[in-house]
Amino acid sequence: MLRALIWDVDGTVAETEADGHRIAFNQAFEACGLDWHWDLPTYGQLLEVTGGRERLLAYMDRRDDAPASPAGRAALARAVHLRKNAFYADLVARGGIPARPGVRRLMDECQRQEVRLAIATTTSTSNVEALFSSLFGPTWRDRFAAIVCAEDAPRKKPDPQAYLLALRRLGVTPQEAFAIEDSPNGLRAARAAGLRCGITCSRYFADAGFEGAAWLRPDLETPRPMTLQTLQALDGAAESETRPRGRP
Ligand code: XBP
Ligand code: MG
Repeated sequence: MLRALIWDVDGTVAETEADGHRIAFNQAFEACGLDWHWDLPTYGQLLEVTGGRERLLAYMDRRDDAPASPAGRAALARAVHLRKNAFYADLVARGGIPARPGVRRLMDECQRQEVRLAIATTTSTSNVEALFSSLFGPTWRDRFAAIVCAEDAPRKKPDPQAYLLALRRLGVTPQEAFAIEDSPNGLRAARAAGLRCGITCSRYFADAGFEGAAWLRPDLETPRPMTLQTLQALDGAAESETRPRGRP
């Protein structure tokens, strides 16, 4: 029996990467006096590394104008990341990023049917706070029985830490829950925690491999609304839906 639905945030609840985090990173580079810029394709490659600070550190490996010492790099990554999150919060507070199709409907259905909601994300708490306040209003936390962000689970996806902690806080087994993700790293994290996981393809991962996913679709409304009844009926079986071509 399905008792909980666990949501990834970036790319799954909303398309936050290209028009959210990426823009904010570029604003932070400028604010920190760095002549760095992440265009759309570059950011797509960098998304292989989950976690904004970890992404910055990985990028510094390819720059010869980055600080030479590990301590210098860590300090710069911390400073830029802090600025980035402030710019990101401003951007989403202005209503810049909507929820993806079907997210609100499926969350509402879960609440009506007493299936508990949880969040398992590698993004910072402040980013979830900013996005969810903008999408669901100031009482958004009341909707969720468990909220796991980067500070709670520092080992980033594909490590299963965030999902394992969400399951523990929910008090349910992996068989009683289901995860919704958008990325290969997210899928690996959910599967490593023993969860079934469906994929709503996001902009950057439309053509990625998703072996082991329970289903793969452009979003929660296409080709038809994903409902709790469908999720319950799956019960480990794969839904025969085809991969969307190109960008969803
Ligand atoms: C999301 C991320 C995040 C965001 C930025 O991965 O990798 O790092 O890009 O957030 P997932 P922070 O959707 O798989 O959880 O800058 O706060 O890390
Ligand atoms: Mg994601």
